[in-house]
Amino acid sequence: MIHDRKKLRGLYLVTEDYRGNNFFDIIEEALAGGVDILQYRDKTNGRDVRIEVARKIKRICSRYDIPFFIDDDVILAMEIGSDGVHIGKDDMPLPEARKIFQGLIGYSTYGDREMAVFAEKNGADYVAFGPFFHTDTKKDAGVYNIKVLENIHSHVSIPVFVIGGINQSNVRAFSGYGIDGIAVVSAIFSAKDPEKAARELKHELQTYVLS
Ligand code: TZP
Ligand code: MG
Repeated sequence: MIHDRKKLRGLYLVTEDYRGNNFFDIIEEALAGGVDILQYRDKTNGRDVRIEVARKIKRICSRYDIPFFIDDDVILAMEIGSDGVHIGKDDMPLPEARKIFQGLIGYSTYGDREMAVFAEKNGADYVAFGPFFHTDTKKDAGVYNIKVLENIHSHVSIPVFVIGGINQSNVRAFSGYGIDGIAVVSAIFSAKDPEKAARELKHELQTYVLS
């Protein structure tokens, strides 16, 4: 298992709901294209399907030696022994999750810096801000002001990710804030060539945002 916060940097791929077809091929191609962290996020399938899918993704991630997170479900994360779990305001409260889960914990902070400070105090290993752009992937999400990222690392020292509507044409908007990575769904899952999409996004990220 990966318990190393230093691995929490770079291009973070969050999955679509599992829908058969080429789901695992897309993951495999994206990892080949340079994805650094992966999260299995699935809001529609039942537990039986999710546990099987999670086990399969976990094997793929360990071949690439990248951290594997489960979205929302701390108990599932414990059952399959994922490297991490990602939770937000509608999931198990962070202090409770921190008590029972030994792995890495990511926490959604929307557009709220105080939530990030709370997350760090309560044992989160990274925070994810956003969306800062419109997204069709999460229908109930707001759009926040990117200014919240100004001097963010004078408030929290854990890694800071951003998520929501990020693609190759807008990733440079995050340059200069000192963030640690970007998380995407559709920029890779809806791409004609997921490997190429991952490679190009990562190049933009490394060239203009992380440095
Ligand atoms: N949390 C905030 S926005 C979002 C999640 C899971 C969806 C991101 O998807 P996309 O397709 O990269 O906008
Ligand atoms: Mg959640």
